[in-house]
Amino acid sequence: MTDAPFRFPSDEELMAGPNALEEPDEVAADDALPALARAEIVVPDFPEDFRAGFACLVGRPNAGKSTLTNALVGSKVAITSGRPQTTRHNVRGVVHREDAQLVLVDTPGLHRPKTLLGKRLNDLVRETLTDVDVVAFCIPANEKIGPGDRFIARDLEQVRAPIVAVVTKADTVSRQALAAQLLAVNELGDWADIVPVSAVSGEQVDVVADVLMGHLPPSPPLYPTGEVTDEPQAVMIGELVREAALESVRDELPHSLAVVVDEILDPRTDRTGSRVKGAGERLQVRVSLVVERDSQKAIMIGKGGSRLKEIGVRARAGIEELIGRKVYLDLHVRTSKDWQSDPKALAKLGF
Ligand SMILES: Nc1nc2c(ncn2[C@@H]2O[C@H](COP(=O)(O)OP(=O)(O)OP(=O)(O)O)[C@@H](O)[C@H]2O)c(=O)[nH]1
Ligand SMILES: [Mg+2]
Repeated sequence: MTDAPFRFPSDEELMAGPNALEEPDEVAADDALPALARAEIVVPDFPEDFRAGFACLVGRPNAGKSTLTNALVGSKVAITSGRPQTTRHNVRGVVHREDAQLVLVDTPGLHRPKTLLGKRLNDLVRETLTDVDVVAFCIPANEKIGPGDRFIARDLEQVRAPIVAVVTKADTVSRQALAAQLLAVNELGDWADIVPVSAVSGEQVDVVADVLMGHLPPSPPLYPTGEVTDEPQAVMIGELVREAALESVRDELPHSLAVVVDEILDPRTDRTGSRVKGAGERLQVRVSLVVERDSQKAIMIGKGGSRLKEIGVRARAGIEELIGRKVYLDLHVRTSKDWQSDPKALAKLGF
């Protein structure tokens, strides 16, 4: 190498020699390209009157928001459980139609917060509400309208977007009880529409989609065709572990449980990470279950590790279904004292 200062070549120099910047004629250039490089980038056509936009699902914890989100999308994008506060971040799911695209934002249940985590979750929902085209307020058919619903209804008065009241879990009550609930919901506020639905039987799921899509503005599609969520795979994996843990523990533990994906190692592509002997080509996933106290840690692990094993088996099945290959899942339980109320711990856990 010489230290001669860089000199930009003259036009003559550029046009001479093997790197000449001559305008090649089109046919020749095309022939010179390998077949793959010539593949066209296809911008999908969409009708002129296409609609697209965002719908936010809100409601009390356990109202059935995530189950409805999954039913609308047609595949599992959000975890669900019979315990309140299952959802802890906004989950986006996309419903694709020929004439419209509905981006659902499933949110944590709105509730009276007892911890800093609870407050953060409520704040997240309120922020989301200011930014969507339509809101689906979910109210279960099988529970009397209570102070929680009234509180949310009052909150929603401030929202500019139209609000659709969705009466969920319609399969759990008689026609008569459903009719009574629809009337009660009508009294609760000023709704653009009121729709009963069952995410479990599938009844009226299409109607909910139609009604929400009717409130979307004209817009080109926002997501590529076929993409059902933008959740990163690592987040989905952590959520599936948390769902399995929520299924396994039947006491007050769920609130105190957080999940952290510590490592995902693919032995097919990663030659540097510490590979587990005997795991073969399986994707290696290491996840920590974080609880607030040592006593909870013992509950989570169970007698002789039985509960942790049960959680692992269940979670692994879900993860393998998600990614379509075999997984080696390594679960750890650790304690982070009172993490739900500790700003530093919350930050570490991503809240
Ligand atoms: N029978 C019946 N059960 C339902 C229906 N939708 C939801 N559930 C059940 O209700 C419980 C709560 O459902 P989720 O979808 O997790 O509720 P959520 O509103 O997302 O709850 P959070 O995330 O905690 O706010 C679960 O046990 C579901 O199986 C339904 O249409 N019919
Ligand atoms: Mg949920």
